Amino acid sequence: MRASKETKSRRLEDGSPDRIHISGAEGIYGESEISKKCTEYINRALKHSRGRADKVVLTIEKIIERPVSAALLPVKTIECSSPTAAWELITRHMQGIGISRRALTTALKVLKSAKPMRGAALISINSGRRVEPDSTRGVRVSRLGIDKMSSIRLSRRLASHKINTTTVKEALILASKVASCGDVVAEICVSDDPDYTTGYIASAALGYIRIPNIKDRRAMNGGRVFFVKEDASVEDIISWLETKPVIVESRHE
Ligand code: WAQ
Ligand code: MG
Repeated sequence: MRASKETKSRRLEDGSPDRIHISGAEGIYGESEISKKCTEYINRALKHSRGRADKVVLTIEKIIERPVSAALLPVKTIECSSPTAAWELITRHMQGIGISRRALTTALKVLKSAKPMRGAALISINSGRRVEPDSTRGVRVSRLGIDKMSSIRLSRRLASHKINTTTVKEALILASKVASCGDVVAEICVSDDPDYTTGYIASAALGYIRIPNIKDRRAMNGGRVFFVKEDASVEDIISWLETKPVIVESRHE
């Protein structure tokens, strides 16, 4: 699902009105779940805290390739009281797994931008260069899901910490797919919803680390960055993230 809204204030080079991204969502579901999911996605688009969408695009595709499985990342939350403290904490963790200062500077620019992208930026871990072909759209992770038993177990585990929400579940599934891509070293995520101020960092090495107060309430910025190995094939990374069907499963219990 992809929802957007025309803006009055900005125009594109050809004079047509610009559109702002309101909301997006994707998943792998059984045929019997399709209509329920579509209703859920449409409601999300029309009742969004970023504004009411005036265009909603739904795409439904049959998945032919057999999905591969990936491990659900372990979840933890670190106490954090402000965006400044959040960035210090992020810097420390990211530098610990080989992300350069230049790459972090590029990331901060993306995550602070007042016009969030629909997808994620790909940033080379050493040079800090943006390597995705379309830096306005970014790379959109798609074709991802969770198996039924893992989903039930996960809901139970999240509920015991009072965080069993669609937002947390979807983010964790996405981060787990991203971490399963061998050439992505780590991810930083800041929600673009003005009332959702908890973000996360994630990697195969660190797991999924939730960070409260990563941004100020009412702020419209947000985004995702994926740090990629310097010499990796960008084309292969994008193909994995956008088109490889991946089902995550919990292997801890
Ligand atoms: N692929 C790539 N980038 C995406 C995708 C996707 N499928 N979906 C969203 N993004 C990017 C896009 O730039 C958005 O502006 C940005 O991420 C934020 O998306 O455990 O709600 O859907 O409590 O607003 C984190 C949960 C929630 C933390 C993140 O992100 C927790 C969230 P949003
Ligand atoms: Mg959002």
